[in-house]
Amino acid sequence: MKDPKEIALQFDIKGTIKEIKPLGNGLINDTFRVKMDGPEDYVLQRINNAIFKDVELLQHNIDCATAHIRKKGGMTLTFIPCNATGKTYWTDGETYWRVAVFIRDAYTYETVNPEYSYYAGKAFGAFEAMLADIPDTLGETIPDFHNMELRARQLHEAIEKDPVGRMAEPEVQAILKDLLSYEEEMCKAERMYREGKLPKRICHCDTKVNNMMFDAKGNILCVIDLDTLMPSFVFSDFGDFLRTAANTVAEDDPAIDKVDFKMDIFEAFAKGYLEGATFLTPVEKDNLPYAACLFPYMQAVRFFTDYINGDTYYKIKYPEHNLVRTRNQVALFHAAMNKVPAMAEFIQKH
Ligand code: GN1
Ligand code: MG
Repeated sequence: MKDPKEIALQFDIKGTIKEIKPLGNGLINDTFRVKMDGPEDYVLQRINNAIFKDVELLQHNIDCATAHIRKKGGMTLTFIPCNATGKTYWTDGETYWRVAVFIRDAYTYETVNPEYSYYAGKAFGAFEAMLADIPDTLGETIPDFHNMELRARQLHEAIEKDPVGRMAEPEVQAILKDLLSYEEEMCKAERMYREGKLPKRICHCDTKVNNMMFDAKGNILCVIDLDTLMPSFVFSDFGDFLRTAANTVAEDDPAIDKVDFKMDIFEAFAKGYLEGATFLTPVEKDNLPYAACLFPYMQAVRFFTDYINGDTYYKIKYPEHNLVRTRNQVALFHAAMNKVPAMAEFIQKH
């Protein structure tokens, strides 16, 4: 690992560095807080370029989106240019880094109450609405990132290769059988897209509850973690927030009997989202309950695929971590499926 201090100095930061220490708990990038003696602190991040292969495109998306949001008076992240190139990232040809201004007096949460979910719904809806008329062309930073057909294909490839012999585990077989029985149903979005019934829009695509910053009073300050900002279905942002916020427990909690899909969080978030996302078509709206099921399902497939592949994608803390995450997301998927009629009724009323 390179010296983070030396890397931070490649950027146009103000003041002298006092201290650099790890920040947050993302599963993909490495993040540090850079404390300065100057007016502002910074966030230094190593972009995982094994996963984000086109960092130039990724930062292009982010530069365009943050500029567009700022022009509209919205609050967003500020990235610092690199001294040598003026670009918002620095690379030594091997690793990729960027620096953003640290947002002070901001809080992130791993869990939220209905009130905060309502604010989050409004903020993510408004975020999409602000980007709906962006003049620039944005690319897919991870091609087909939330394409369920692709995720299903990747699972099938993993099963066939079985590189670390995990297909021999009876539980793996049972989970597989369960997941496969919903595969076709869950690939509905891609079919609707092919039939021209569903548009792609600029979405955040990682609306985990901890990717939103609140002030001390619960007002939304800013949407963060913009790496996956790209054209997608609105289901991405609606579904992924609920996947994390409506679960009664964390996504990797082994106590799967405690997993449930919280309807009060759904209702509050959906209400806010529908108020913020003023551009939705009837097809998008009618399929929001499907989105709430699709994302636990897709995440289960992704964790499960990574488990079968021998844990090459997500950071893990212990050998069965991806299996534990899979069990949890499968349980959440079933809990959400049971609540589809109630969700649909709520959406119709609003
Ligand atoms: C990853 O980096 P992080 O933790 O915000 C992943 C998301 C998953 C999430 C599961 C680029 O997000 O898609 O939903 O983990 N990001 C990428 O916790 O794969
Ligand atoms: Mg994150």
